[in-house]
Amino acid sequence: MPLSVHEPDAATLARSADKAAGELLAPPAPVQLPDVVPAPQRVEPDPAEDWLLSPDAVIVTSADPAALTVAAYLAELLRPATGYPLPVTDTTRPAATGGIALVLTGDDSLKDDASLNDDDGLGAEGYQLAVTRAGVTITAATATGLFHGVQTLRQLLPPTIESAVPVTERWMLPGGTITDAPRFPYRGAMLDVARHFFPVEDVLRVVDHLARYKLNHLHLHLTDDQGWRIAVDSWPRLSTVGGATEVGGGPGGHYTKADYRRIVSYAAARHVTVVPEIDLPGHTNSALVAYPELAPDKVAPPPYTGTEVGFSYVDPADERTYDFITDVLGEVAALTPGPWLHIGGDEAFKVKGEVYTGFVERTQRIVADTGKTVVGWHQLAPAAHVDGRVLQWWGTNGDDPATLEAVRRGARLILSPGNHAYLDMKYAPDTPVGQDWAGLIDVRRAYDWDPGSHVTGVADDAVLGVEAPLWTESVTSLAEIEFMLLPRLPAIAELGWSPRATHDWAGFRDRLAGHGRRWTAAGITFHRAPEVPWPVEGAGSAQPVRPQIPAQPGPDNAPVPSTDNP
Ligand code: TNX
Repeated sequence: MPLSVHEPDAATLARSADKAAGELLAPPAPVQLPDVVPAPQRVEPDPAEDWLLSPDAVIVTSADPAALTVAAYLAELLRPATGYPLPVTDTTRPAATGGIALVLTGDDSLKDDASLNDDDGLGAEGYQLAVTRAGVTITAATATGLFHGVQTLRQLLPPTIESAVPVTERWMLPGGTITDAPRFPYRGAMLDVARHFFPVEDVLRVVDHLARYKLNHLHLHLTDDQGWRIAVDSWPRLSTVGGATEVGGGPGGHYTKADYRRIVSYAAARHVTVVPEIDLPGHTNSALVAYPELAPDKVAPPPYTGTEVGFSYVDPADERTYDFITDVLGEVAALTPGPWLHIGGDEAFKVKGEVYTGFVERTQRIVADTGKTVVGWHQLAPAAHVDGRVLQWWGTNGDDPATLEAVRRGARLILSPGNHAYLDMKYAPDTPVGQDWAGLIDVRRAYDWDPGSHVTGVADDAVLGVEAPLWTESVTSLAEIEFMLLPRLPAIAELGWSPRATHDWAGFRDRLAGHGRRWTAAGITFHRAPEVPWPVEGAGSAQPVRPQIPAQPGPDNAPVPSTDNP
């Protein structure tokens, strides 16, 4: 699809951030303890206990290497804007030291899956954050819990904390206690790096956006008709030939194994698990271009740079196809420390009925042999169950008997309803990027649904979590990725994390509004959605306003998905 969108380049983004840091000197309304996104489980404000982060503050933590890593991450978050040294010390002392203490309770019994929603404890990802006049203490059973607590702490500081350069500010934190743990264990976003290829640096930045909102899975859609993006040693032409194309005829690209490892370890340091997807048996034109022996007619198709779906497939009747799948999934599994391997399975329109289910069942067994747990789009539903199987539901109508039946046979669901969670859908008819086949998705639509009751008959306990996919047929740059993710990603994050009892559009909209200044200060592009009451810039007030998307003329007079800076 031809798009005429002006993209802010890196220099523009950097200038915006500097400009923003200066403009934001006018203090916004102070952050309140309940302002956090996603909404915490329990918030007990105590205004008598507000605490000022001072230049001589220290970060103290136990000597546990994982806790020390979180402490170092926190220091790196806070140093640029504050200009404070914030030394990290490895002695756990009470926050009376005048600083921030990260306390790992190290209760191993809380680390297994069974305790994820344990009411008595903080669980594998929970934390408690206490702000008193003596300082801040974050307590958790795991380093992951501490990390989520750090993201909460970050949001309790003034928005200028996101500035890359020192800012004159009173670094005040609101007093009180937050006790928090997620509703669902799987909270993710998907980036389609196949339709358009994005360099490693862009992916790392997306990981940072996930981490801010306590999302813990990055699903990479690594292969599709338009490009194969991961190096496979045993089938080298997949990436060198199959990776050399993308939608619209651009050069494409692929990740070397070192690139992929870099993404995985950057994500791991942010407590994000990478979920690789190799889409099979359809969406495979790029593989067939590289290896015609996999094609049903053994003839190489032309490379594909359009946006249609459903025409390609690897030959399910040829043993060579299963050698290919075994080799590819084996190499990808070996590169991936996380437990999941996603095999796609969607829109294989030319592989039908028993041939399709037979193919899926065999591929599921190949995944099991790698030691990973299989994930696939919900089209996998009719195939036999295998241990742990997870279906990613992307329908637009929650009455889905085939998926319900698969759940009865033991499958769990990741919910990505196309008409609520598909972040490649336009916000509004005039959104310059995106599609609309599943409807328009404004922020309210992204927020107003319940993963625990969305698919008829499927209750909370069969729901592993939620994921927001970003398909990139029309998305061509980091700025466009951010424009589509923000502000909808925090809405999906809140559905995955927060107790249902906190669900409230008016409250969410108000809490979300404060994040615009944070994104601006960090140089992050976002859509200034009109239904969110972004604060009046410079006035330091939370007065609701209803701004429009700025339609600054680009070089070709196209609307600009700008950084929406004031
Ligand atoms: C459907 S969702 C697809 C993708 C497209 C997307 C565009 C799914 C499993 N398949 O191939 O990119 O729609 O919104």
